[in-house]
Amino acid sequence: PEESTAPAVGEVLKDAPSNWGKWGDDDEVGALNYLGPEQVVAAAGLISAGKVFTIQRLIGDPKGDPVWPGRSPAERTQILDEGDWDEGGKGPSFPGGLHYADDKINAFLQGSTQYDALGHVWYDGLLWNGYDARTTIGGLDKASVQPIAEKGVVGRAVLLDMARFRGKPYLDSAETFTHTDLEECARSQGVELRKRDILVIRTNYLQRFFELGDAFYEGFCEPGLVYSPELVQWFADMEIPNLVTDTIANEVTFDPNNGVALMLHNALMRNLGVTLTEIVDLEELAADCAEDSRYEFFYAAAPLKVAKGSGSPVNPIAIK
Ligand code: UVW
Repeated sequence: PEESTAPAVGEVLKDAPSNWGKWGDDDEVGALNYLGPEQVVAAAGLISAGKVFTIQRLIGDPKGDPVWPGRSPAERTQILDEGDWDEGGKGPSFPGGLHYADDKINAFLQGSTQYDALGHVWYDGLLWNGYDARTTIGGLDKASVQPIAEKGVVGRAVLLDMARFRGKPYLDSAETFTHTDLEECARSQGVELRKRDILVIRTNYLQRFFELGDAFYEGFCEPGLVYSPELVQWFADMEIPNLVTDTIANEVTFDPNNGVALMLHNALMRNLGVTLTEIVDLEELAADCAEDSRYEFFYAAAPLKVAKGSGSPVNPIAIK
Protein backbone atom coordinates (compact mmCIF):
# COMPACT_ATOMS: atom_id res chain seq x y z
CA PRO A 1 0.00 0.00 0.00
CA GLU A 2 1.15 3.54 -0.76
CA GLU A 3 0.84 6.71 1.32
CA SER A 4 -2.52 8.21 0.48
CA THR A 5 -4.73 11.12 1.28
CA ALA A 6 -7.83 8.93 1.49
CA PRO A 7 -10.15 9.78 4.37
CA ALA A 8 -10.55 7.31 7.22
CA VAL A 9 -13.24 4.79 6.34
CA GLY A 10 -14.99 5.48 9.66
CA GLU A 11 -15.37 9.14 8.62
CA VAL A 12 -16.95 8.22 5.29
CA LEU A 13 -19.27 5.66 6.90
CA LYS A 14 -20.16 7.61 10.04
CA ASP A 15 -23.89 7.82 9.18
CA ALA A 16 -24.07 4.53 7.26
CA PRO A 17 -26.80 1.97 8.03
CA SER A 18 -25.98 -0.83 10.44
CA ASN A 19 -27.57 -4.15 11.40
CA TRP A 20 -25.65 -4.48 14.67
CA GLY A 21 -27.86 -5.96 17.37
CA LYS A 22 -30.64 -6.86 14.92
CA TRP A 23 -30.19 -10.60 15.53
CA GLY A 24 -29.01 -10.33 19.14
CA ASP A 25 -25.81 -9.35 20.89
CA ASP A 26 -24.15 -12.67 20.20
CA ASP A 27 -24.94 -13.01 16.48
CA GLU A 28 -22.10 -14.15 14.22
CA VAL A 29 -23.80 -14.81 10.86
CA GLY A 30 -25.42 -11.43 10.19
CA ALA A 31 -27.57 -11.13 7.09
CA LEU A 32 -27.45 -14.90 6.55
CA ASN A 33 -30.24 -14.84 9.16
CA TYR A 34 -32.42 -13.70 6.26
CA LEU A 35 -32.09 -17.21 4.79
CA GLY A 36 -34.48 -19.39 6.78
CA PRO A 37 -36.59 -22.48 5.97
CA GLU A 38 -39.00 -20.43 3.84
CA GLN A 39 -36.19 -19.22 1.57
CA VAL A 40 -34.69 -22.71 1.32
CA VAL A 41 -37.99 -24.32 0.31
CA ALA A 42 -38.74 -21.56 -2.21
CA ALA A 43 -35.25 -21.91 -3.72
CA ALA A 44 -35.70 -25.68 -4.07
CA GLY A 45 -38.70 -24.90 -6.30
CA LEU A 46 -36.30 -23.39 -8.85
CA ILE A 47 -34.80 -26.78 -9.63
CA SER A 48 -36.41 -28.08 -12.82
CA ALA A 49 -33.77 -29.14 -15.35
CA GLY A 50 -31.47 -30.90 -12.87
CA LYS A 51 -28.41 -29.05 -14.20
CA VAL A 52 -25.63 -28.73 -11.60
CA PHE A 53 -22.83 -26.12 -11.73
CA THR A 54 -19.89 -26.10 -9.31
CA ILE A 55 -18.37 -22.65 -9.23
CA GLN A 56 -15.10 -23.05 -7.33
CA ARG A 57 -11.87 -22.21 -9.15
CA LEU A 58 -9.42 -25.08 -9.40
CA ILE A 59 -6.81 -25.09 -6.61
CA GLY A 60 -3.46 -25.76 -8.27
CA ASP A 61 -4.59 -24.76 -11.75
CA PRO A 62 -1.50 -25.09 -13.99
CA LYS A 63 -2.55 -21.73 -15.50
CA GLY A 64 -2.13 -20.09 -12.05
CA ASP A 65 -4.31 -19.09 -9.09
CA PRO A 66 -5.34 -15.44 -8.79
CA VAL A 67 -5.00 -14.12 -5.21
CA TRP A 68 -5.11 -10.76 -3.43
CA PRO A 69 -1.68 -9.03 -3.64
CA GLY A 70 0.50 -10.17 -0.74
CA ARG A 71 -1.12 -13.59 -0.50
CA SER A 72 0.25 -16.64 -2.24
CA PRO A 73 -1.69 -19.38 -4.01
CA ALA A 74 -2.37 -22.64 -2.20
CA GLU A 75 0.47 -25.17 -2.38
CA ARG A 76 -0.26 -28.87 -2.50
CA THR A 77 2.55 -31.20 -1.45
CA GLN A 78 2.60 -34.91 -2.15
CA ILE A 79 3.49 -36.85 1.01
CA LEU A 80 3.06 -40.47 -0.07
CA ASP A 81 2.67 -42.09 -3.47
CA GLU A 82 3.63 -45.34 -5.21
CA GLY A 83 7.23 -44.13 -5.40
CA ASP A 84 7.47 -44.51 -1.63
CA TRP A 85 6.88 -48.21 -1.91
CA ASP A 86 8.65 -48.69 -5.27
CA GLU A 87 11.90 -46.88 -4.69
CA GLY A 88 13.34 -47.29 -1.24
CA GLY A 89 10.55 -48.90 0.69
CA LYS A 90 9.71 -45.85 2.89
CA GLY A 91 5.97 -46.43 2.62
CA PRO A 92 4.33 -47.75 5.80
CA SER A 93 3.66 -51.43 5.84
CA PHE A 94 0.12 -52.69 6.41
CA PRO A 95 -1.22 -56.23 6.40
CA GLY A 96 -2.29 -57.21 2.91
CA GLY A 97 0.04 -54.68 1.22
CA LEU A 98 -2.03 -51.49 1.44
CA HIS A 99 -0.54 -48.64 -0.62
CA TYR A 100 -2.03 -45.14 -0.76
CA ALA A 101 -1.55 -41.53 -1.81
CA ASP A 102 -1.43 -38.77 0.82
CA ASP A 103 -0.92 -35.06 0.36
CA LYS A 104 -1.35 -31.81 2.24
CA ILE A 105 -2.20 -28.25 1.36
CA ASN A 106 -0.69 -25.03 2.64
CA ALA A 107 -3.16 -22.30 1.80
CA PHE A 108 -4.40 -18.88 2.76
CA LEU A 109 -8.00 -19.39 3.82
CA GLN A 110 -8.68 -16.51 1.41
CA GLY A 111 -6.34 -17.95 -1.24
CA SER A 112 -8.93 -19.43 -3.59
CA THR A 113 -12.72 -19.42 -3.96
CA GLN A 114 -13.75 -18.48 -0.45
CA TYR A 115 -16.31 -17.35 2.09
CA ASP A 116 -15.12 -14.47 4.26
CA ALA A 117 -15.99 -14.58 7.95
CA LEU A 118 -17.86 -11.47 9.13
CA GLY A 119 -14.88 -10.66 11.34
CA HIS A 120 -12.50 -10.62 8.36
CA VAL A 121 -12.35 -6.79 8.12
CA TRP A 122 -13.05 -3.89 10.48
CA TYR A 123 -12.30 -0.26 11.30
CA ASP A 124 -12.24 1.89 14.44
CA GLY A 125 -11.45 -1.16 16.57
CA LEU A 126 -14.84 -2.81 16.13
CA LEU A 127 -16.00 -5.60 13.89
CA TRP A 128 -19.40 -7.04 12.97
CA ASN A 129 -22.06 -6.60 15.67
CA GLY A 130 -19.73 -4.35 17.67
CA TYR A 131 -17.27 -7.04 18.72
CA ASP A 132 -13.90 -5.68 19.86
CA ALA A 133 -11.25 -6.06 17.15
CA ARG A 134 -8.90 -7.42 19.81
CA THR A 135 -11.00 -10.60 19.71
CA THR A 136 -9.25 -11.29 16.38
CA ILE A 137 -5.82 -11.61 18.02
CA GLY A 138 -4.47 -15.11 17.48
CA GLY A 139 -7.63 -16.12 15.59
CA LEU A 140 -11.22 -14.89 15.50
CA ASP A 141 -13.00 -15.52 18.84
CA LYS A 142 -16.05 -13.73 17.41
CA ALA A 143 -17.59 -13.73 13.92
CA SER A 144 -15.24 -16.41 12.57
CA VAL A 145 -16.19 -18.54 9.59
CA GLN A 146 -17.24 -21.42 11.87
CA PRO A 147 -20.81 -20.21 12.58
CA ILE A 148 -21.34 -19.49 8.86
CA ALA A 149 -20.11 -22.98 8.04
CA GLU A 150 -22.37 -24.49 10.68
CA LYS A 151 -25.40 -22.69 9.26
CA GLY A 152 -24.66 -23.32 5.58
CA VAL A 153 -25.80 -20.95 2.84
CA VAL A 154 -28.87 -21.97 0.82
CA GLY A 155 -31.28 -19.76 -1.08
CA ARG A 156 -32.45 -18.27 -4.35
CA ALA A 157 -29.58 -16.75 -6.28
CA VAL A 158 -29.63 -14.49 -9.31
CA LEU A 159 -26.74 -14.18 -11.74
CA LEU A 160 -26.11 -10.61 -12.87
CA ASP A 161 -23.86 -10.88 -15.89
CA MET A 162 -22.37 -7.39 -15.96
CA ALA A 163 -19.81 -8.30 -18.64
CA ARG A 164 -22.50 -9.49 -21.11
CA PHE A 165 -24.77 -6.61 -20.10
CA ARG A 166 -22.01 -4.16 -21.02
CA GLY A 167 -21.24 -6.09 -24.21
CA LYS A 168 -17.64 -6.92 -23.23
CA PRO A 169 -15.67 -10.15 -22.75
CA TYR A 170 -14.71 -8.77 -19.34
CA LEU A 171 -14.95 -5.53 -17.41
CA ASP A 172 -11.95 -3.20 -17.40
CA SER A 173 -9.65 -2.45 -14.47
CA ALA A 174 -11.32 0.00 -12.08
CA GLU A 175 -14.62 -0.10 -14.01
CA THR A 176 -17.50 0.47 -11.61
CA PHE A 177 -21.20 -0.24 -11.39
CA THR A 178 -23.93 0.49 -8.89
CA HIS A 179 -27.13 -1.09 -7.58
CA THR A 180 -29.09 0.70 -10.31
CA ASP A 181 -26.85 -0.98 -12.91
CA LEU A 182 -27.61 -4.31 -11.25
CA GLU A 183 -31.33 -3.57 -11.52
CA GLU A 184 -30.99 -2.64 -15.20
CA CYS A 185 -28.90 -5.73 -15.85
CA ALA A 186 -31.60 -7.89 -14.19
CA ARG A 187 -34.29 -6.20 -16.31
CA SER A 188 -32.31 -6.81 -19.51
CA GLN A 189 -31.91 -10.48 -18.50
CA GLY A 190 -35.64 -10.78 -17.80
CA VAL A 191 -35.17 -11.79 -14.17
CA GLU A 192 -36.74 -10.20 -11.09
CA LEU A 193 -34.49 -9.19 -8.21
CA ARG A 194 -36.22 -10.06 -4.95
CA LYS A 195 -35.61 -9.40 -1.29
CA ARG A 196 -33.20 -11.88 0.31
CA ASP A 197 -31.66 -12.93 -3.02
CA ILE A 198 -28.07 -14.10 -3.08
CA LEU A 199 -26.41 -11.86 -5.67
CA VAL A 200 -23.93 -13.54 -8.01
CA ILE A 201 -22.09 -11.02 -10.17
CA ARG A 202 -20.02 -11.87 -13.24
CA THR A 203 -17.32 -9.52 -14.51
CA ASN A 204 -15.01 -12.20 -16.02
CA TYR A 205 -12.18 -9.86 -14.97
CA LEU A 206 -9.92 -12.74 -13.92
CA GLN A 207 -9.58 -13.72 -17.57
CA ARG A 208 -7.03 -10.89 -17.56
CA PHE A 209 -5.02 -12.76 -14.93
CA PHE A 210 -4.86 -15.81 -17.17
CA GLU A 211 -3.90 -13.64 -20.17
CA LEU A 212 -1.36 -11.40 -18.42
CA GLY A 213 0.23 -13.53 -15.68
CA ASP A 214 2.17 -11.43 -13.14
CA ALA A 215 1.58 -8.23 -15.15
CA PHE A 216 -2.03 -8.53 -13.96
CA TYR A 217 -0.92 -7.11 -10.60
CA GLU A 218 0.68 -3.94 -12.08
CA GLY A 219 -1.55 -1.00 -11.13
CA PHE A 220 -3.94 -3.51 -9.53
CA CYS A 221 -7.51 -2.21 -9.32
CA GLU A 222 -10.33 -4.67 -9.88
CA PRO A 223 -13.68 -3.58 -11.31
CA GLY A 224 -16.84 -3.89 -9.25
CA LEU A 225 -19.56 -2.30 -7.20
CA VAL A 226 -18.70 1.15 -5.95
CA TYR A 227 -19.74 2.67 -2.62
CA SER A 228 -22.49 5.24 -2.32
CA PRO A 229 -24.88 5.77 0.61
CA GLU A 230 -27.74 4.81 -1.73
CA LEU A 231 -26.09 1.53 -2.69
CA VAL A 232 -25.56 0.56 0.97
CA GLN A 233 -29.18 1.48 1.76
CA TRP A 234 -30.31 -0.66 -1.19
CA PHE A 235 -28.42 -3.69 0.20
CA ALA A 236 -30.02 -3.03 3.61
CA ASP A 237 -33.54 -2.62 2.17
CA MET A 238 -33.19 -5.64 -0.13
CA GLU A 239 -31.96 -7.69 2.86
CA ILE A 240 -29.18 -9.17 0.70
CA PRO A 241 -27.59 -12.04 2.67
CA ASN A 242 -24.60 -12.86 0.47
CA LEU A 243 -22.67 -11.18 -2.35
CA VAL A 244 -20.79 -13.59 -4.63
CA THR A 245 -18.43 -12.38 -7.36
CA ASP A 246 -15.84 -13.72 -9.76
CA THR A 247 -13.30 -11.10 -8.64
CA ILE A 248 -10.70 -11.36 -5.89
CA ALA A 249 -12.34 -8.81 -3.62
CA ASN A 250 -15.99 -8.32 -4.59
CA GLU A 251 -15.86 -4.56 -5.29
CA VAL A 252 -13.81 -1.89 -7.05
CA THR A 253 -10.47 -2.07 -5.20
CA PHE A 254 -10.05 1.68 -4.66
CA ASP A 255 -13.04 3.96 -4.44
CA PRO A 256 -12.63 6.37 -7.38
CA ASN A 257 -14.21 9.18 -5.36
CA ASN A 258 -11.85 9.15 -2.38
CA GLY A 259 -9.24 6.40 -2.79
CA VAL A 260 -10.44 4.29 0.15
CA ALA A 261 -9.61 0.60 -0.32
CA LEU A 262 -12.38 -2.00 -0.08
CA MET A 263 -14.99 0.39 1.27
CA LEU A 264 -17.85 -2.08 0.75
CA HIS A 265 -16.10 -4.75 2.79
CA ASN A 266 -16.76 -2.44 5.72
CA ALA A 267 -20.09 -0.89 4.66
CA LEU A 268 -21.63 -4.27 3.77
CA MET A 269 -19.79 -6.92 5.77
CA ARG A 270 -18.80 -5.11 8.97
CA ASN A 271 -21.88 -2.91 9.26
CA LEU A 272 -24.72 -4.85 7.60
CA GLY A 273 -23.42 -8.39 8.11
CA VAL A 274 -23.53 -9.28 4.41
CA THR A 275 -21.36 -12.33 3.77
CA LEU A 276 -18.84 -11.96 0.93
CA THR A 277 -17.80 -14.75 -1.42
CA GLU A 278 -14.94 -14.25 -3.83
CA ILE A 279 -13.01 -15.72 -6.78
CA VAL A 280 -15.83 -17.92 -8.07
CA ASP A 281 -15.74 -19.21 -11.66
CA LEU A 282 -18.99 -18.29 -13.39
CA GLU A 283 -18.12 -19.08 -16.99
CA GLU A 284 -20.12 -22.30 -17.49
CA LEU A 285 -23.05 -21.10 -15.43
CA ALA A 286 -23.18 -17.76 -17.27
CA ALA A 287 -23.02 -19.44 -20.67
CA ASP A 288 -25.93 -21.66 -19.66
CA CYS A 289 -27.96 -18.71 -18.37
CA ALA A 290 -27.38 -16.88 -21.65
CA GLU A 291 -28.54 -19.97 -23.54
CA ASP A 292 -31.72 -20.77 -21.60
CA SER A 293 -32.41 -17.17 -20.47
CA ARG A 294 -32.85 -18.38 -16.86
CA TYR A 295 -30.78 -16.31 -14.48
CA GLU A 296 -32.28 -17.55 -11.19
CA PHE A 297 -31.32 -20.82 -9.52
CA PHE A 298 -30.98 -22.80 -6.31
CA TYR A 299 -27.68 -21.99 -4.59
CA ALA A 300 -25.94 -23.90 -1.81
CA ALA A 301 -22.53 -23.39 -0.22
CA ALA A 302 -20.88 -25.08 2.72
CA PRO A 303 -17.64 -23.39 3.75
CA LEU A 304 -15.33 -25.52 5.91
CA LYS A 305 -15.80 -25.47 9.68
CA VAL A 306 -12.51 -23.83 10.67
CA ALA A 307 -12.38 -22.81 14.33
CA LYS A 308 -11.32 -19.12 14.61
CA GLY A 309 -10.95 -18.93 10.80
CA SER A 310 -11.29 -15.60 9.02
CA GLY A 311 -12.46 -17.39 5.88
CA SER A 312 -12.73 -20.76 4.22
CA PRO A 313 -12.28 -22.31 0.81
CA VAL A 314 -15.58 -23.43 -0.69
CA ASN A 315 -17.10 -25.02 -3.77
CA PRO A 316 -20.57 -23.46 -4.09
CA ILE A 317 -23.19 -25.25 -6.16
CA ALA A 318 -25.84 -23.72 -8.42
CA ILE A 319 -28.69 -25.96 -9.56
CA LYS A 320 -31.28 -25.13 -12.24
C1 UVW B 1 -9.22 -8.49 1.83
O1 UVW B 1 -10.05 -8.36 2.68
C2 UVW B 1 -7.94 -7.74 1.88
O2 UVW B 1 -9.39 -9.29 0.81
P1 UVW B 1 -10.50 -10.40 0.51
O3 UVW B 1 -11.82 -9.99 1.05
O4 UVW B 1 -10.45 -10.48 -0.94
O5 UVW B 1 -10.09 -11.66 1.17
